[in-house]
Amino acid sequence: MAHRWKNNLTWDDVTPEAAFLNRRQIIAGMAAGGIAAGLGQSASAAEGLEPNTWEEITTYNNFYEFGTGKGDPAKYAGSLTTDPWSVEIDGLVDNPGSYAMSDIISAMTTEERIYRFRCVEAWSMVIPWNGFELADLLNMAGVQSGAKYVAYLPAVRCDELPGVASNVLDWPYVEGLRLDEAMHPLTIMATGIYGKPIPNQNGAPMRLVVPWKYGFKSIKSIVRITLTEDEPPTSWNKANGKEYGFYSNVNPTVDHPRWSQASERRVGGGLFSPRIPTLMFNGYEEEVASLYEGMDLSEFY
Ligand SMILES: Nc1nc2c(c(=O)[nH]1)N[C@H]1C(S)=C(S)[C@@H](COP(=O)(O)O)O[C@H]1N2
Ligand SMILES: [Mo]
Repeated sequence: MAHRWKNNLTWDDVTPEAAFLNRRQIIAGMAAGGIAAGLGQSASAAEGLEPNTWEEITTYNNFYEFGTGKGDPAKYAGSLTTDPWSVEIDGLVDNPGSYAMSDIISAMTTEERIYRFRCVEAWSMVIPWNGFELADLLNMAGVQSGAKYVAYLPAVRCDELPGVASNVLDWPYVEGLRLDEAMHPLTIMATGIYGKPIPNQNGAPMRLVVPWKYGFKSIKSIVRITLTEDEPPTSWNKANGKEYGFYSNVNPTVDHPRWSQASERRVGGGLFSPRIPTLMFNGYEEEVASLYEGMDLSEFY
């Protein structure tokens, strides 16, 4: 049996070196088992993971800073200036400051990861991302021992983001992860799709991808990352706490108050395509279930 990556690390184990080993193991695991990503065609086909087309991935989007329609981001996101770009990393880190996108890119190891993507609205896609592990960026900033959470913010430039004129959300959009979730090797910062630079509507120049959580945790066009001791507030939770919790793990057994989360419709399958069952943690149960051991997931939804 080929070696497969197992999540048997705790936060204490996640030193930069361990993160590097993890990455090597997970790539081997993906190639061998085709679990999370098919680096080989046969592996992804075995999982039924046929990637969506470029057209589907870049024209059916949620990016409320550009409007709430699925076609709005493709129509309006061209106005966002993404070069030059920098990210402010602050809070409980050894090296706070502004990190230029170009310096980040040259310091990071970029890989392709084909991930399932599942929106809380019950549509899904399979997307071949290019990106680097968020852990590598956080390690570059030097996470201090008191840090327990990571909060991240997208760009809010009112002249470039017409959607922020609406009060559908409290701007800026803010999201967060527990530190062990943020350091998990599946959590990546995506900078490309299908090997091409990531289009603005998908979150240029870099956006988070947390494949076992609903899409709204995967925040786009990030300008700031803050390491905190306390759980940060999150936009969807503030907007509607009964419907959107901090954890937001894909969980077919916990319904959204207004609809079931047990099945999903793959975008591109056609209007009459059958709904497919949603997998626990979006199919990444083996890798991430241990992060939530002992937690009642109907309470921490
Ligand atoms: N900045 C920002 N990031 C965001 C959003 C948003 O409105 N603004 N929407 C989220 C939601 S609800 C989803 S489903 C995904 C959609 O990502 P995609 O368009 O690349 O599929 O982006 C997430 N990231
Ligand atoms: Mo979403």
